[in-house]
Amino acid sequence: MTTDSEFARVSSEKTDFDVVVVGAGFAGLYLLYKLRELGFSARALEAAGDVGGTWYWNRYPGARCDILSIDYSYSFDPELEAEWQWSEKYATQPEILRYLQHVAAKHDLRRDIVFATRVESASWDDDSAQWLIRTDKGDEVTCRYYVMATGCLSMPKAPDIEGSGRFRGEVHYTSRWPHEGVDFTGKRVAVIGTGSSGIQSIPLIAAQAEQLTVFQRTPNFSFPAHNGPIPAHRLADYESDCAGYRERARWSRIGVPSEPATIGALQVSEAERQARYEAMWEAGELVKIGSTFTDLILNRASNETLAQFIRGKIRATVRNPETADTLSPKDHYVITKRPCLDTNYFETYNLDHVRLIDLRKTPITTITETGITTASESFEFDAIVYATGFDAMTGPIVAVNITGRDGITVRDKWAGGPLTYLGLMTTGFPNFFTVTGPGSPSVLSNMMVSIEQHVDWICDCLKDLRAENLAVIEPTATAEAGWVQHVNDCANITLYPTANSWYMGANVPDKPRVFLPYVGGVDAYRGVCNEVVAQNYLGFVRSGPGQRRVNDGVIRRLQPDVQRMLKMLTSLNLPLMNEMSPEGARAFSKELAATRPPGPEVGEIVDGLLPCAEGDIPYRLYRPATPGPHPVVVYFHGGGWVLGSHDSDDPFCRDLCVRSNAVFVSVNYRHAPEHRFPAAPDDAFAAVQWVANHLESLGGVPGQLAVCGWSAGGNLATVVCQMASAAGGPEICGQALITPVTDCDFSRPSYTATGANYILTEPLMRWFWDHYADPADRLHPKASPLRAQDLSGLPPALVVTAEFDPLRDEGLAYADALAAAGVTVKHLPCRGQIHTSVTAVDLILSSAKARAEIAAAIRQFFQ
Ligand code: N01
Repeated sequence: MTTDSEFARVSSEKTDFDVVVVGAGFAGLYLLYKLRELGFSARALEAAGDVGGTWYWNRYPGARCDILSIDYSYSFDPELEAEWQWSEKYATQPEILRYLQHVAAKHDLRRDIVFATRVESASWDDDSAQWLIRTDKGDEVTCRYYVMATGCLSMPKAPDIEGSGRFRGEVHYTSRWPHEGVDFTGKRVAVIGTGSSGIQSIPLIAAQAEQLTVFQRTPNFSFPAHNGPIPAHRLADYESDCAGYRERARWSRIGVPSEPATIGALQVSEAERQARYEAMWEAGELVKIGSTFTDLILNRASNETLAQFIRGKIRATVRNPETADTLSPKDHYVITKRPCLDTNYFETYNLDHVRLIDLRKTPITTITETGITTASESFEFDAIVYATGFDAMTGPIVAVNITGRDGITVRDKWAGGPLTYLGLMTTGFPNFFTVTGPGSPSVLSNMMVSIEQHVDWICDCLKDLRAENLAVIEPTATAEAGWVQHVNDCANITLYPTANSWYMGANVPDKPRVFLPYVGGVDAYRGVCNEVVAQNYLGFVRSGPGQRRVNDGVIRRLQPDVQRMLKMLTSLNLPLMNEMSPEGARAFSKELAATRPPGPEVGEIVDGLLPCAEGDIPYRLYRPATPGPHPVVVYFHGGGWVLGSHDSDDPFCRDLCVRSNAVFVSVNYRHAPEHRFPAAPDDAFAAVQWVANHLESLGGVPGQLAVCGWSAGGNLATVVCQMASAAGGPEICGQALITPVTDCDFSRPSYTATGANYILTEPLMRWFWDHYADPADRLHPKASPLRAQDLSGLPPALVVTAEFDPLRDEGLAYADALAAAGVTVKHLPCRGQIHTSVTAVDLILSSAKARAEIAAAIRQFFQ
C-alpha cells in the first residue's frame, strides 16, 4: 500500500522520462513492463493506492469479470500463464486483483509507479517536443511520450439525482467501494441502477439486508453466468495449445476464440431458433450470442426473437407477473446496451424482502435526509447504493486538462464527440496515446486482447521512431476524419445507435450522442492497425531532427460490410466469370443469387409475357401492398447484356417497389452473345412501349411511367429514354440509372483505380462488351448513350455512382452531360460502395440508405 512519501521516493530520482503512463491497471502494468523491456525510461502515475485499476476500485459484492477467466488474463508472459490457475469460470474481483498484484510483484513493476497521485494536466511544448505533466501533489514531470492507460469505465458518472447530497445514512458507490467492505445486516438498503454493477451486487446485498429496494430506470437483458469451474472443454482447448488459443483470440471478432455464426435468426425454423437460444442460455457466456446467429445486432426482427426468448425466461423465473414485466426490457434491442451476466439476479425478486420500483412509472423526485421520495411514495433507508455507472470512454481522458499544439485542449476538441485516429491518437496532440481509446474495439471486446494489442502497437511505434531517429508522431487531419467516418459507418449498419446507452454517451447529461467504440471487430481492427504500419505509418506525420515524413491517407474507405464481403469472397477463391463461357457464367451467377436474402414482401407478384420483335419476352410485375392504382416503373436488370433475366434482380425490385410505392415491371430482353447489339435496346424499347400502352390494365396511373435499370440495365434505361425522345413517345417522366454503363471507354481513372478488386473488374467489363457489340457498334449512342449528340429534352434523371466501381466516372460524365443539356439531374454518389452494393438488399446493409434515396427520387419523378 502506498503512502504520500512514495511519490517522493520514486520521483526524487528523476523527473524527465521517455514515457509517462497514467494508470496502473491491466493496461498500465503491461505498458510499463514492455517499455522497460525496450529500454525506454518510464514512470506510471496512478490515483489509486495500489495497482489494479478498475479492479482496485470496483470492490462491490459480486464483482466479477464476465469474460471467461482464462480469456480475461494476460498472454504476454507464458510463465505467468503456466503458473496462475483461476479458481472459477468468472473470477471474483479479489482474485483478479490478486492476479494483478502478482504480476506487479513478479516483474517488479511498482518501483516505477507513483501511487495516490492524480494527473491534473498535461501540456505539449512544441519547441522541446515534450509533454509537461502536473499532478494533484503539485509535482511536475516531463516526457517525450504521454500515454493514458486510464481505462474506459474509470470515471464514475456524477450524481444526477435531485437531493443526492442530503442523505444522512450510509452512501456507497459500486465504483468506489470501501476496502473494508460493507455489512448490510439488519439494514434497509436502496440500490439505484440495474446495469452490470447493480445486477451483480443486488443478489448479494439482498442476502444480507433486512430490506432491499431496487430503483430501476431501465431493465436490462441479463444471461445466467452459470458460474463454477471453468468448463472442461474450454480449459482443455486453452491448455492444449495456449499460444494457438491466444492467437485465435487475437484474430476473432471480440477477442475470445469462438466459431462465428453462419446463419441468420430468421433463416431457421422456430424450433431450431429456440433450441439455439436454449443452448446459448445454458452456456452462460456472452460470446455465444455472436456465435448463435449472424444478424442479431443487424436486424430488428431477428433481434426481437432473442428479446422475446429472454423475456420468456424472466417470466418463467419471477413469480410476480407485474415484477416480471417491469424487469423485461422493451425499449432497446438486445446487445445495444451492454448485456449482463448474472447469478440469481431475477430469482432475487422472488424474495419477500426485496422490492422493485419502476422509475419509468414513478420517478425519483428527490433524495431526502432519510431516504428516497418518488412520484408516489416516500421510503426510509439506512443505506443507499449508487450503481449508476460511468462517464464512459471519454470521461477519464477529458477529466485531465490536456493541452496540445496551439493551446487547444482535448476537452474542447472533443466537445462534439471524440475524434481519433484508430482510437490511439488525436490530431493536434503529438506523442499522446490512449490505450483502448474511443474509436477502438475496447469495451466491445475482451479488454485483455485489446489492451495488449494497443500496448504492443504503441511500443512498436516508439521503437520504430527511435530506430529511424524520429521523435514526434501525430495523425494527419485526413486520416483522423477518415477513421471517424469509418467508425460511424461501422456503427450505423448495426442497431447499436438506436439505444440510449453509455456506448452512445446517452447516460451522461449533455454528453454528445456519438457511438464511442469501434464495432468492426477485433480481427478487422487488428488488420487495420497492422496495415497502417505496413504502409509506413499511413495517416501519420513523423518528424525528427532534420526530417519530416508526411504519409497522408485514409486506411479504410470501403464500407465495412462491403469490406467483409470482399474478404469472404476472396477466401472462397471463386472462379472468374470472364474466364467462363456465357452459359457457365449464367449458371454460376444463378447459383450465387440463390443464396441471397429474398428482399421484402410486396403486395403481389405477377409473371407475364409481352410481345417483342422476335417473339414474347417474360416480365415480372411487383405491386405494392397499398391500394392502387400506382405509378409504374419499367425495370431493366443488370448482367452486362449477357447474364440475368426479369427475375434476377428480384430482391432489389421488391425493395424499390415497397420503398417507392410504385409498380415495378422487370422485363427481360434478348442477351448476347446469342443476340448481339442492338437486340437488347430494341427489346427494351418495345417493352416500354407495351407497358405504356397497357398502363391501366397493369394497375398503373396514366401518364406516370418511369424507367430504372442497374448496370447494363441502367444503360438500357437511358437508351430507351433517348429512343423514346427520338420517336416522340412514349412519355417517360423519369429515369433512375443505377451505376449504369454509359460508354465503351476503358481509360477513365475509375477503371484504372478500381478495375481490379471490386467484383466488377475491367476484364469482366471487357468480356461483357466483347460478347455484346463489335468495336464499331459500341460507339453508337444506343450502346454508349454518353456519345449521343444531343441529350436535351430527356426525362429528369437520377444517376447513382459507386466510389469503387470502374463505371463510376462514366456515370458521373453522363450526369454532367445530362445537366449540361438542361436535363434535371440528381447525382447520388455512394461513398465506400462497389458496383454491386446498391442491389445487394439485406446483404450490404450500408447501401440501404442509397436505396431509400433512389426510392425518394423515383417518387419525385411522379410529382
Ligand atoms: O453502469 P451502467 P454499470 N436515476 O451505466 C441507472 C462494465 N461492468 O456500472 O439505463 C436512476 O451500465 C441506469 O439507468 P439507465 C460493463 O461494461 C462490467 O452497471 O441509464 N437510475 C442503469 O440502470 C458495464 O456495462 C462488469 O436508464 C440511474 C444504471 O444506473 C459497465 O461497466 C461489472 C440514474 C447504470 O448502469 C457499466 O456498468 C460491472 C439516475 N439518475 C460493470 N443514472 C463485469 O461483469 C443512472 N441510472 C465485468
